[in-house]
Amino acid sequence: AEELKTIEEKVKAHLSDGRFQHCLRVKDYAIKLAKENHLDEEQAALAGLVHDYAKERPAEDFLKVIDQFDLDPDLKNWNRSIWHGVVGAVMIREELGINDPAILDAVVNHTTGDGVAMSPLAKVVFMADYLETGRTFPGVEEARKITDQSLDAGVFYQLKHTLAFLADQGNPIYPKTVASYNEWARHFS
Ligand code: DGI
Ligand code: FE
Ligand code: FE
Ligand code: FE
Repeated sequence: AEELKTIEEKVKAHLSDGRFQHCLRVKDYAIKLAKENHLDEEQAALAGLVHDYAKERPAEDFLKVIDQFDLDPDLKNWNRSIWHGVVGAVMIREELGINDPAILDAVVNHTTGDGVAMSPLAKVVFMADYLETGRTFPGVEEARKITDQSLDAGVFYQLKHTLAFLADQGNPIYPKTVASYNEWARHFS
C-alpha cells in the first residue's frame, strides 16, 4: 500500500491536474470492469492509474527511449498519441519500477487496442480509458451498457467508433489500430 502511494505521487507529479484526475477515474472504472469480469482488481487499478503516465512528456524523451531500447524505428514517424502507450510502458517500467508484464502490456495496448487475443486486463484498461465517468461523447452511455454486458462487444464498439472518428477528421491511423479493428470485425461477422 505504501508502494502504491509512492507510484500515485509520481504519476501526479508528471501530469497536469486534469490528466491526473482522468487517471484516477480510469483506475476506478477499471476496478468496476475487473469486478464484473472476475479479474484481479489490484492489477486493474494499478494499470488504470499509470496508463497515461507518459502522456505529457516532451517528444525528445520518447525519441531517446525508442533508440535506447531498440523499439520499432517506425514509431518515430508518429506522435505522442501513439508514443505514450507503447513507449510510455518502458518509462513506467524504468521510472516507476512496475515489472508486471500484464500491466505493461495493458499500457502498450491502451490506445490502439489489439487483436482478439488481447488479454482480459488490456481489454479492461482499454475500455476504462474510453468509459471513465468524465467521458461525455455522444454514445458513451450506450457504450457503457454494451461493455457491462460484454467486454468484447465493448472493445469492438470502441475500435469501430474511434476508427470512424479518426478517418472523419482526416487523421493518419496507426497500422495497429486498423489491424485490431480488422481482427475484431472478422470475429464478430
Ligand atoms: O490518452 P487518452 O487521451 O486518455 O486516450 P488514448 O490513449 O486512447 O488516445 C489518445 C489519442 O490518440 C486520442 O486523441 C485518439 C488518438 N488515437 C487513437 N488511435 C489512433 C490515434 N491517433 C492516430 N493518429 N492514429 C491512431 O491510430
Ligand atoms: Fe492514453
Ligand atoms: Fe483509449
Ligand atoms: Fe487515458
